[in-house]
Amino acid sequence: LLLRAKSTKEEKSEAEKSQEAALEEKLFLVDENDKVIGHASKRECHQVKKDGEIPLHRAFSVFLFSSHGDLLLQRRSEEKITYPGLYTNSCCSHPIVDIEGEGEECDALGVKKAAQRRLGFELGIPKDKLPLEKFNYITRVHYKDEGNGEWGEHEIDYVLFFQGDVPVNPNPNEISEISYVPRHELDQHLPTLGTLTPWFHLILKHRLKLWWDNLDKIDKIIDHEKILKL
Ligand code: DMA
Ligand code: MN
Repeated sequence: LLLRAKSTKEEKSEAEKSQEAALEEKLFLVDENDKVIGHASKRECHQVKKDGEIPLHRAFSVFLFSSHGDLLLQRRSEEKITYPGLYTNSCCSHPIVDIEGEGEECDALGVKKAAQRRLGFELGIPKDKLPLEKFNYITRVHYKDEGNGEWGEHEIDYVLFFQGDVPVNPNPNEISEISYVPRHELDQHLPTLGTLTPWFHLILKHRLKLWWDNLDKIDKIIDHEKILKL
């Protein structure tokens, strides 16, 4: 489903403005054990320093499955500052320091709240269709990617699964295409897409199939102890 083939100049500057405004939001800085050690702006958290360092921060990646077990993939809009135009999992973002409750660590409640908020913003899914107790916190992944050398990622990424049929209405400032992929079509479908984001590529390469095959036995794949370094 293609949402916007080509944006007009006016729309683009509005989309760019919204992406730039978000760079001032404060994110959680963490150590390698996911202990919060401070706060920093989204800009600081994604700018690659001269020595290649990027501040490690807290993030989440949602994998949204239909009741039949098909996975929703999205293509990032051309206006995204990091990784524009790349194909990726259903929704990713960060818990924000100044949003009430998003720092809550018990049951990963803070990241679940942030995921509910971003699934609303990016995919237009109503909040009442996304009850927090239906999010499954699978595990945490630590990865770093220097992106285009200017903007990159270095995150402890909470992987959240959500299964259910939800209405979607994607926000073209965030997403340019979406598709639902059945498990058995994944291998044929992926090469027909363009480049994947580094985090989706890593999760796909190391874990996604195993996790997807255990959608009905989710307890088998949950690991809240170890942080998987990819
Ligand atoms: C950031 O995603 C989080 C991960 C796991 C890469 P994003 O760039 O889509 O965040 P946002 O939508 O907030 O810009
Ligand atoms: Mn990030």
